[in-house]
Amino acid sequence: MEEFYKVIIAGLDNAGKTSILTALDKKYDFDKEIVSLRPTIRVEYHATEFLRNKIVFWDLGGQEKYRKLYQEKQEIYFANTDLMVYIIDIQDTKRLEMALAYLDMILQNFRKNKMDVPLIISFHKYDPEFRENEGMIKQVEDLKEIILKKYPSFKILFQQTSIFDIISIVQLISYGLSIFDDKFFALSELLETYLKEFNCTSLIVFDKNAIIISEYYNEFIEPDIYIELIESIKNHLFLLKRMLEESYEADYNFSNVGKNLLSYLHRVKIASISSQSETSLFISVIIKETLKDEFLEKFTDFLNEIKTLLRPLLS
Ligand SMILES: Nc1nc2c(ncn2[C@@H]2O[C@H](COP(=O)(O)OP(=O)(O)OP(=O)(O)O)[C@@H](O)[C@H]2O)c(=O)[nH]1
Ligand SMILES: [Mg+2]
Repeated sequence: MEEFYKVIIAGLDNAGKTSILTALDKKYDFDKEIVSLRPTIRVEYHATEFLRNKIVFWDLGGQEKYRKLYQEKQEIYFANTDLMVYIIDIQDTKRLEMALAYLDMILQNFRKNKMDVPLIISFHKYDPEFRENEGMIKQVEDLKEIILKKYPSFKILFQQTSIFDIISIVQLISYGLSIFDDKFFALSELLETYLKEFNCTSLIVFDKNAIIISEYYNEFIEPDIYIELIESIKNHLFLLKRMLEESYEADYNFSNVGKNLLSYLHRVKIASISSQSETSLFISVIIKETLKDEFLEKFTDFLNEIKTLLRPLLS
């Protein structure tokens, strides 16, 4: 079942494409600033793996000369695209029109070649300080409306990202990659069921590269718990890397976070049906401390269901 996928990351120069891919790589080192990047020369390739599938990201340098080149040699750059992630720098208000024009050039190409490429459009540099900014919120809504109206036949998912919010970057790539298999829908339903069963705040399944395979959150998270939640998910990203190291003995870790919350990370090893190999996945749970015992009683059932569901994907 091993396959190769081509994911194009496009957008104007300085939009933040290379930063996004770099942030994804360095997600464990939150304290480190993204090193100052140089503009991408033509295309940089960046390979990763997602549930046994090889993914190659084509980071298309966005300077004008390269945009022209892609337009002239469309068959080289856009052929066989499985997914396109289009990055719009939401702070670069003067060039929004230009960003839409470049998007149009690429979508016309997909159309002309009858390519049914799913799109993720991210409004990037949506830094934490803009979250409540009315003008910014309106601008994003307007852009979504324009794009949806103009391209009714494309499957488009919108995201808001910032390199100062690492979870938003992890989510951007995760949503993109989950379109490659319908099993993700069943998994999402399973998480919803168990989120209620455990009565927990969040339930997330990560792969070994910390790409989210599926996630579910309680709808009634209070704002101050939300901050604790995001912090503990960040800790889980760090911890799962350590759990992959040979020196780390245990397959699970409990830690207390503020507001009487417990943060739990559990490593699951799933053996494949056909070969000898096994794949590690990680389950992250944030739950009230008082519910711990009850949760642990039900957790084994959950693990078994996850294994049954995902084993075919990993074989
Ligand atoms: N404020 C803010 N700045 C960002 C963010 N992401 C990237 N940047 C900055 O934007 C600048 C350009 O980032 P790059 O990742 O090099 O842009 P690019 O899209 O790869 O540009 P080209 O390679 O020329 O196409 C850098 O100075 C980054 O630090 C973000 O989320 N917020
Ligand atoms: Mg770049």
